[in-house]
Amino acid sequence: MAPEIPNDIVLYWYPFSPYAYRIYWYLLLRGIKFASCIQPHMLPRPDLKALNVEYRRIPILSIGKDIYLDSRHILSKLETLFPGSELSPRTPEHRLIQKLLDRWTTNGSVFGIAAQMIPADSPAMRDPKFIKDRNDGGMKILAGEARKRMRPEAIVAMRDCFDILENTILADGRMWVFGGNRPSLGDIEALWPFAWVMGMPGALPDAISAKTFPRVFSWASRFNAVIKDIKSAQSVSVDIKGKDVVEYMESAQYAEPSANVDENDPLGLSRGELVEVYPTDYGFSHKDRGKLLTLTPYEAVITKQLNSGTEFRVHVPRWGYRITKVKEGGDLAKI
Ligand SMILES: N[C@@H](CCC(=O)N[C@@H](CS)C(=O)NCC(=O)O)C(=O)O
Repeated sequence: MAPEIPNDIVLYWYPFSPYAYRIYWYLLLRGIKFASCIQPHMLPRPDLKALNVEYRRIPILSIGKDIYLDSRHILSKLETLFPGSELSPRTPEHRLIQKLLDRWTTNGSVFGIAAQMIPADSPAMRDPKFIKDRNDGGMKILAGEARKRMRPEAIVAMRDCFDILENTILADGRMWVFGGNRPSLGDIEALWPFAWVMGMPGALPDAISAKTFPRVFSWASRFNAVIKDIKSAQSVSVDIKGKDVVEYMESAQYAEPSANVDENDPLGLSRGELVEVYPTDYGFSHKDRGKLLTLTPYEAVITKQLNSGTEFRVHVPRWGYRITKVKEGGDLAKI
């Protein structure tokens, strides 16, 4: 029997991934049902291997035979492919704030600083396998005494991040980032790394508390209460096994038509050329190789094959990703 995949959406994630919450919350707030394919928090990830996806980061979202990498790209695709979003920014100012929050919390400082707040004596930081896994991907995790030594500086930086929210967008006592009476994409973009550290035992010192940042802490509790209510009112996802997704992919449809390769793109690539796509900040040795199908200012799409030969597409954003031409025969072309 074909597996049930609501809206043809599969979210590959694990519940400790703060980046995955950006997508999980979005789907919940919009009431878009999906199938959840839970992944281990370290490599190997056999479900992704079976899909022939090299990218090592979480979350990944598939809609039919289209696979979307990167939470930023996934959010923008969900906004387009599921129109009528009540979470979207409505004014140019809100659109700018959303974009800047996205850059600030992901690429910019907040996630990196939040990660430094993971206590040296937490299970993850005492697990050599976890540290090796992340360092293999290109991180430089400090553990033990070195981690303790850098903590005061990390606290100063984290306090600065809390201060920015407390004394700018939340300073007038509003309930939500874009005002109004319900959370929006602005709240998702702003909250996720803060919610992560707030929920992490022993991560925050007294200097960062409901006493020192009352508006940030009550905003986070309000948001959590909304999510809790949605979850208790309806079932939002079904669980699915990786092997069932591969089977479903064999006969699935594409979620969107393909666009062309922009002839004026600075990279000068052509449709059908063999390329590799990969993130530039971390996990860069995990490259997905395929034929270039689409290249716009916002995304690159390549075609790949399942082991059976069935074709599917992988979409990556332009921001933070590199697209490298591959010489016929397999070696990287010098560009
Ligand atoms: N730019 C990516 C970052 C994703 C990311 O770094 N995710 C973390 C999990 S929260 C990760 O992949 N960690 C390493 C791993 O699981 O291999 C995005 O926005 O989705």
